[in-house]
Amino acid sequence: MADVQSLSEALIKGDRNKVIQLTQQALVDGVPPGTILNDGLISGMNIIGKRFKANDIYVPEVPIAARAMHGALGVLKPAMEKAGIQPLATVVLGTIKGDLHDIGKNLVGMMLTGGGFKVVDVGIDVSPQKFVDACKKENAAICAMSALLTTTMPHMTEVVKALRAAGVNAKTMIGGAPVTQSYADEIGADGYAADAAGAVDKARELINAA
Ligand code: B1M
Repeated sequence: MADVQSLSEALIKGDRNKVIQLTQQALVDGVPPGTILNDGLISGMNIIGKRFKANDIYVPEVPIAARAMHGALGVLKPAMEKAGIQPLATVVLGTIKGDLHDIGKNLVGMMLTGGGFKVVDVGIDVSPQKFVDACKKENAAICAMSALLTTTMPHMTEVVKALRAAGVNAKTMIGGAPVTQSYADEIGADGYAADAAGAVDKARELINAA
């Protein structure tokens, strides 16, 4: 009999095979897909997020846990669809125009997925128009932008303005090494997070699911 606590522990260890096997076993045992997702997988990723934030674990360990989570989601997806379980909300995520850095952005995407969001990753060097188009197409609740260069940060302002001008109601969230809360306030972004785990907390706050 698979229990969700062991699933969580295997996820934290990044043991992909065990995570997949325990997810399959939990389904066979009749554990509801929502319980497997929330109490097994998302709670495990939350712990990864907390440890990452506290510098107890480092950059390589997050993708390892995320890979295990993706494996389990592949198994769980049909059961979740059957049970009518929806993601918390859709986040369009990209690195801002002129900026090619994507390591931090990818970590943010992994943690958001692990936190129950549907993430539409629009890549790097993303123009304001591309953010607007993706948010419209995906009916995104949040438009999330990453910048690693002081020279590319100003393009975040353009996205905030372009979304408003296009009448898109998605909340805006920004982050990246040179970005600060005061910069978010200055450009009228709805949220800022300093790291990937903080991005999940902020995204939940923005959709009032904290
Ligand atoms: Co670049 N680079 N780089 N670089 N690079 C920096 C950022 C730099 C600080 C290095 C330095 O000079 N000390 C400097 C920027 C200076 C500045 O503007 N203040 C710099 C520069 C100048 C450049 C070039 C201009 C160099 C050149 O060609 N002359 C050039 C620019 C290219 C371009 O983008 N147009 C360039 C190129 C590159 C590489 C391609 C070689 C490579 C990127 C590879 C890739 O990403 N695929 C690279 C790298 C690796 C770095 C450093 C070394 C590492 C960045 C990184 O991945 N950190 C970086 C120096 C440094 O940071 N020590 C540097 C690890 C990552 C996990 O952290 O991205 O901060 P980070 O993400 C964190 C948080 O910031 C936050 O969460 C993440 C996880 O906790 N976060 C968010 C990020 N996005 C978020 C979004 C959110 C919320 C939180 O909400 C939406």
